[in-house]
Amino acid sequence: MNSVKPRASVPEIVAVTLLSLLMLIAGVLIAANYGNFAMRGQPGTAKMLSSEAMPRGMIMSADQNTEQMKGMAAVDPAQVGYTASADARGDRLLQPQVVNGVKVFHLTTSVITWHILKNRTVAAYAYNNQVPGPMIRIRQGDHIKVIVTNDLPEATSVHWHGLIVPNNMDGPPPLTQKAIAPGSSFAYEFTPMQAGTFFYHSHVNADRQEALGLYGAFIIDPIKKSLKYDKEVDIQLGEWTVRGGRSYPAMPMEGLLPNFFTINGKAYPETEPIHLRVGQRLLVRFIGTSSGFEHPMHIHGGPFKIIATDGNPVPDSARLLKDTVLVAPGERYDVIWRARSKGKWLIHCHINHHTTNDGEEVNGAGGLTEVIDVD
Ligand SMILES: [Cu+2]
Repeated sequence: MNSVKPRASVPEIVAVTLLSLLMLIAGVLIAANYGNFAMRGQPGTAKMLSSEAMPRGMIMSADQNTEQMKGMAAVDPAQVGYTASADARGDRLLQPQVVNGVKVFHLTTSVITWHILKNRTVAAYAYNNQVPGPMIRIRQGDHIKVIVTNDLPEATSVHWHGLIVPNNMDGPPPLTQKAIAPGSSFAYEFTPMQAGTFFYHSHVNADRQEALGLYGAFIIDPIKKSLKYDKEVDIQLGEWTVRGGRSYPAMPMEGLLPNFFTINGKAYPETEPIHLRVGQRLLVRFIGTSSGFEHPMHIHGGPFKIIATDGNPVPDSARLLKDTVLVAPGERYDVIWRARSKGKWLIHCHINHHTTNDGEEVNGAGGLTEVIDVD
């Protein structure tokens, strides 16, 4: 029988043990000092990094920190404070109070549950519990004040897109104002002398906040109205990224590409049909409220005339006749379309995936589709 006898001596065993311990300590120290621990120690970090909070398929680099991750994370369902009814609509006209000749408007930001379809909700960032936010409509030269109260879990601000305003009313913090902290308010006050189609939107983490719904139409009626039309609509474009029941801000990047698309906060077939009679003229105000995607907007039933771009009238001689206009983020196009004959005519985006709901057509279309019903 062979007896098993250790070949190492006691001092040798002690030396190897000490060396192993030293290497272990060195490993921990090197990792602690030179490794990427940028995601440490911030509130909500554990939740932020849970599998549902970050989108699947997103490519993350080793040096991304918590703030960057937060910007792209799903809306935390615990932050939702209001659920809009399935038939609630956004873009409702906001009534001002008139105080000493000043039109005073109130906007409040918060996290809500919003129906983009009857059977599909999103967690949205909203002004006055609606997506898009309410329409602010004034007359050229009106002196206005907009009091913005922030009930979001993060800071925000409002930018008046395209409007000529004093610099300290323009909205991009920290350059022109302090961001509006959660629970506080800021009053914007100015006198727009322009007229036309404009919009307002968040200017803090706009890639997150505007994508999640913080935008609304701002229409200024001219003092002298020369344009003739029978009906008008505005079309505010938006995208949603909904995965596993969570809502992420839609962005043109891996894992955050949208799967739902909305006109005025609703996907077809929930978009609002437009009713016209033959011969009537429709003014369509296309508004590029999208934060990251362009949409070639097309109208069936014959060309339309572009009469204003970005709130500026197009001179008669330059009024292009087109049937498709590419609406990029930030852009506005006012077009006049004439109802030439009876029937159901579509307004839709011509990136065909944008006319589906999660890849599916419902009742002939989806997403960025709206029906003009002419009789
Ligand atoms: Cu599109």
